[in-house]
Amino acid sequence: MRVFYSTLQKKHRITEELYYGKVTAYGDSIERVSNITKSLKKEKIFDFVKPELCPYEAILAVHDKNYLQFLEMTQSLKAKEFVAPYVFPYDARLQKQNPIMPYRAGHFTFDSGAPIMKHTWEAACASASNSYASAQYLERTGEASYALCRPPGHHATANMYGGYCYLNNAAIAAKHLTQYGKVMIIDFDYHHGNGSQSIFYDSSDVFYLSLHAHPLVEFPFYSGFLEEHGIDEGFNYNLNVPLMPKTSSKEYFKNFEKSLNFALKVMDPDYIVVSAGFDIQSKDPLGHFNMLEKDFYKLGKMLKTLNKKMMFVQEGGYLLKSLGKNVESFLKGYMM
Ligand code: OKP
Ligand code: ZN
Repeated sequence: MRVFYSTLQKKHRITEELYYGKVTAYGDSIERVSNITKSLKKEKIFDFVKPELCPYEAILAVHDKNYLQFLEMTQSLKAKEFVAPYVFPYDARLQKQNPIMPYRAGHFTFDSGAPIMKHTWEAACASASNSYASAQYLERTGEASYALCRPPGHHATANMYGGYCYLNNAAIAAKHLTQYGKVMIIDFDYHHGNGSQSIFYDSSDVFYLSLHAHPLVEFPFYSGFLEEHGIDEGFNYNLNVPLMPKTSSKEYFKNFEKSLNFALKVMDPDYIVVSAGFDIQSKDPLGHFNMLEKDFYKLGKMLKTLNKKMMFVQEGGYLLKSLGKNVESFLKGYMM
């Protein structure tokens, strides 16, 4: 299987985040990618390819222009400077001063946990280029591939970053594929993909299905409830399955199969983009589900039985000890 990956992604180097008023270690460390590449490179069945930089228009098809201008502007930060706002525009009647300013990052983020540094834009573009390349490859060959995206993407909305996400990698792939057919995103990250949901909320071109920890108790807190079904054209094309922390793998699979069957009755997709978040693994520092290596194999196999054109986009997964192994197991489950 092809793996799209570029070393440029490691240029986004953040060590600290603000979490409940305290400075804590940044979750999206560069070791995450090293861990995954190490596991996959041991196996001859994975073929690493550095993708071409994706066209600006492919990103613009999902994200707002002034948001992208803001991110690009942050390339002029100094080596040790960070953008991390502490003031937010709370009212639509506030003065409309130019938002493309580091001090006004509050326009463009919904949390305090995703700082920006000089190379964030470059790394985010490299990350998005993986999922774009996977989509292009899927459309051209029908073959599945794995986009080793990092920074992740599913929390990024059309005009806001947050949850370690800046560009919505899965949405960029999905949007590209809508030119060729109907698309379904299946998001199994522990956290709800509020960005992916919001980008396609009023559209029936992309069905968004997500299983995740209940937003009553887990990030992103404001989005991911069962009642969110989509609006306008997109009504019925959004399905959230919030599950309580400590949900067993057995229960998880039951919910997966049930919701997937429901989704497939609403839409018979030509393409499936899987937002693969491995923070559903047992003992993940950010997650509280219980998936083991063998469960990821089973999950891969289950997706294979759908017999659809499919691609995989890396999202979360923070327990370094298991991350690479679980990604490997999942992809092997799909392949074998
Ligand atoms: C990104 B993805 C813990 C902070 C948790 C953000 C969670 C982002 C998850 N120190 N806040 O969905 O895996
Ligand atoms: Zn997550």
